[in-house]
Amino acid sequence: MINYQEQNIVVIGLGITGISCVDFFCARGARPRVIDTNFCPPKLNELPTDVEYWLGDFKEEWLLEATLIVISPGVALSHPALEAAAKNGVEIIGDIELFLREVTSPVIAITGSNGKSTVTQLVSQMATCAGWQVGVGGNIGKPALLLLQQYYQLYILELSSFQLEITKNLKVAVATILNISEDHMNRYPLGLQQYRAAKLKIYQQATVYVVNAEDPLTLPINYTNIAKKFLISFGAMTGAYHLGYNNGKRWLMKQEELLLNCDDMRIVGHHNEINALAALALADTVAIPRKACLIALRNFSGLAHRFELVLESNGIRWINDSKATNVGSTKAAINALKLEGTLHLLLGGDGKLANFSPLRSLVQGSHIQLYCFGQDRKQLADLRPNIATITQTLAQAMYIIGNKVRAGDVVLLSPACSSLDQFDNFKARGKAFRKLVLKVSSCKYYLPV
Ligand code: UMA
Ligand code: ADP
Repeated sequence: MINYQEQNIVVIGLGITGISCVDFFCARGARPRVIDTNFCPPKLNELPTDVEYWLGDFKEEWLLEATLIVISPGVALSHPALEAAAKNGVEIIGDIELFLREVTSPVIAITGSNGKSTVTQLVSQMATCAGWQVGVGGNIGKPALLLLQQYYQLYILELSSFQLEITKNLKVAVATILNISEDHMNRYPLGLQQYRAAKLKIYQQATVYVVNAEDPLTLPINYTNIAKKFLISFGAMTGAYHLGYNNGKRWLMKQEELLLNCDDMRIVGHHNEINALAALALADTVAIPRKACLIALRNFSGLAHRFELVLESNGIRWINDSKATNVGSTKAAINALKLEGTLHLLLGGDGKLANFSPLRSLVQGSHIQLYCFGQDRKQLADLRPNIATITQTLAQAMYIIGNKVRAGDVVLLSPACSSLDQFDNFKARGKAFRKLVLKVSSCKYYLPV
């Protein structure tokens, strides 16, 4: 256990990460100071009374006096106050660094633009099915430091690019980048390569790399120098773990070995078949018994707010994909749909400076109606100028849909944007959608096609 008592520590951000860092230091006899630029941070009432705090801005004199600054992932490292502290030689890290300095059991580290939580949960269920004690945390919603409160034989960490930026020690058993497509451009002014560079940090000290054979951006820079046994690949057509056909059925395969008929899984969509391959590749590297992996794959029905069927009634399907917070995830949702009637697609929120044009070709045609709401509704409506319905809120769009929808149609919330302009988070947006589905779908009788 590292001794932090002699350090002058500042924790920045008082959300779930910040409070987990404060508790971590207090449990080790150190007293950090806390800064939050918001006047009423979410975890202020959980702060121990003997911890000094400052609200409203970065208190620069504290930063310059510090020997260690621990920032939350939502705090941009590029803030001038932090750049000045870094220039002054102050160490700036995040909670994942604190965590990885302490753990002794193997760690699986998972990043990517989409599918992180799904793959993290799948591998966790595989290990649990095998009777393993497994700790799961990180960007999935449980701060990693909370996992130190008990012993686990395996840790599975979902890591965001923000967390990777502020982690130095990444000694993990296996690391994967599932895929890379544009996201968080408001935090990466230099574009996709800057975002990718943050993601690539995950491989820095990993023993085994699991890469997407069909997404070259997921390959480590020096991949030609990596011994084959340490570089494992997955992908639809290529890769050690891939999809194949047997008797007209699609299967998950490892090399020539048939592992599982895709029809035996409850999760749907091509993207989830790829997620299943990635999960199997990760599970094999830490030797989770295959039988347990296949049971987990058969039983897993997907996470809430990810392409989740909320209601199927009167021939209409209402799907909550609130976690689709970027263009890549919305593309996956549209491609996963089996459609008989019209698709009523709800797009909206804060696009984080994304380029929405890759969606354009997917949302054309008389069988698709677009409804655009929230902060970036006008840019989204430009995908079908003069045709898209523009509303201020999700609720307004839902009432309009309620009057138009017919048997055979699908109503899909897959917004391609973050929710933070109008909701606390993607879960709150998904819950609002669920409530609206119940209201809107019960207030009229639907006409058959
Ligand atoms: N804050 C400041 N100054 C700033 C920015 C933020 O003081 O410049 C303060 C806020 O006022 C707030 C606190 O920091 O009080 C919030 O910190 P945070 O935004 O890092 O959020 P946490 O509650 O600690 O949650 C974070 C992750 N949030 C982000 O990366 C934005 C959670 O991922 C993660 O689950 C959690 O740590 C546990 O690891 C959420 C997320 O949206 C789900 N992640 C992004 C994504 O998945 O796309 C990356
Ligand atoms: P993340 O943790 O990376 O945000 P999730 O598993 O929570 O990933 O899924 C987020 C969104 O991305 C959901 O809309 C989901 O349907 C979609 N998604 C999941 N896996 C993939 C994938 N491999 N490629 C593209 N989209 C995906």
